[in-house]
Amino acid sequence: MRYLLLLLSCCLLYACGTNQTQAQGKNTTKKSQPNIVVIYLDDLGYGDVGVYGADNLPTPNMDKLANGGVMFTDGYATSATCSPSRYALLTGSYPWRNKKAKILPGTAPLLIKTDQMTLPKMLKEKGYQTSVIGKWHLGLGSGLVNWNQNISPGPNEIGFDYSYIMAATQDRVPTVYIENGKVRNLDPNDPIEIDYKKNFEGQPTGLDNPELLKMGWHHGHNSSIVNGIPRIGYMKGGESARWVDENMADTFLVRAQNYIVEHKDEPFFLYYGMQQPHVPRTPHPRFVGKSGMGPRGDVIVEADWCVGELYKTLEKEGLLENTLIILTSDNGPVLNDGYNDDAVEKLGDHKPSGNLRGGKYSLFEAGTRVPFITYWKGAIQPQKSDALVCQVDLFSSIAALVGSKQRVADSEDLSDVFLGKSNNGRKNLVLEATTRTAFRQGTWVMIPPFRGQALNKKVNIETGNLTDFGLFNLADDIGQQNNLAKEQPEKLQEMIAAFEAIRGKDYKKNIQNLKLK
Ligand code: NG6
Ligand code: CA
Repeated sequence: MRYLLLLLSCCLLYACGTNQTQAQGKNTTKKSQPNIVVIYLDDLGYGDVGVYGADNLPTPNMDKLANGGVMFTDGYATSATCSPSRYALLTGSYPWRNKKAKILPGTAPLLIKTDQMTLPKMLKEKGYQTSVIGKWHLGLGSGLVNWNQNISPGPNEIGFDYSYIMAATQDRVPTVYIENGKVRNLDPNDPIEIDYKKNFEGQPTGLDNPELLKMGWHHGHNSSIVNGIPRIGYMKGGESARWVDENMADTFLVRAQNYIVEHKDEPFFLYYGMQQPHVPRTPHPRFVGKSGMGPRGDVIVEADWCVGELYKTLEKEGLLENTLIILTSDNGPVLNDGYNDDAVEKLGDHKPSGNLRGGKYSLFEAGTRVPFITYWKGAIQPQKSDALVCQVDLFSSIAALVGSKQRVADSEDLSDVFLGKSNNGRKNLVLEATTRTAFRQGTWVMIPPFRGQALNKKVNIETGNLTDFGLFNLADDIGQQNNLAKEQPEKLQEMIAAFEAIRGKDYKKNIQNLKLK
């Protein structure tokens, strides 16, 4: 009888074991090839996430990732604006090496060369399925794009097997989704025309037709009107293809979820480019009023919900233990970025930049230091890390992780740091804001004295343009209040020399007319 019981329990154990493996799919057998999910928010500030100090803004799902993974306190985007940061994330190269890597209009040609090595290309070499869903903003085509034909080259030509994107930003035309090079729901009898310089005859604009607007513009953003929202650039036609702004979060989320379900049996890379909290901030009605901070807070709550839903999909498909999730933002925060949307008026005590100085477009810390979280259930021990890491490092780190030999010079293999096994981050980093560059080494930051206004009055953010060199020690001055350049001339010279060794000297073109040694 005892033997019979033993035999029975053995059978049961065996059956459970096989069931489990089956339920988890083939994917779990490839531990060396985890799925990679990059959740990339747009303009989410260092202080915009609960665990990073946003006490009044509920972000339980991002907090859950941070509390269950590595929460980096010293993590950076390369740049204080979108296109350059995205360029660096996907290529592993500093964007200032490419003169064209600036904020791009919706008509810009593809910024990444089709023969350039990219993160998705490298992963494809290792057998991954690759996808981009969400914001692109890296240019499309090679000249004047005809939006009514196959749009190429684009994401599919630089390594993505599947793409479902908005071309540029939510505030720029064309306001349509593009799936694998084709505008979705386009009626060939109503072709799309786009122009960034002049309007099409008879088309209303934000400037001339304020009566048609449901959201007012503050600066820029007064060209074509789509869904009552004035945009940057002029657009005609493509009525049936135009997106509904309030549905954008759901649209990208559902695509991303479907993609995961469809590819659960093979290693996949999902680059999920969320549009929040970039302008225009258009929460779905479900989220309106949820933050008490107006649309900017509401879309952060919405974005957080999306993160939670995506997580649930990975969980339901049994993929959490075989998926590295990386959540971060392309640049720092801005309140008034060109629309009258109460971001300033309803802010209350919330600090989008946390204790950092500056914000989007700024060379000060809040321009580039962003929330940065890695999460891999069972593989990463929960912890806070103060290692210096940057999105440019994801290329070589992920390559190392999946066993690829591809490396790009600017991109350091910090795979152990991203997995929480080491605290040995970068030694230094070149920071960029609207084509100006500064330098971080150890706990020090050196900012050359660039020409231009100290305050960007439109967005009310300090630019980081100083009248003389800036030298700050973040170890005891995270808010960059004490310029030590005069007090510590040797440290300053050491920083300038180390900076020039990487950056070269052409940054000097735009600096104040100082007598440099
Ligand atoms: C600026 C826009 C701003 C935003 C930014 C790009 C104006 C006045 N301002 O030129 O609203 O669209 O470009 O943001 O047009 S980013 O996050 O994509 O870099
Ligand atoms: Ca951005």
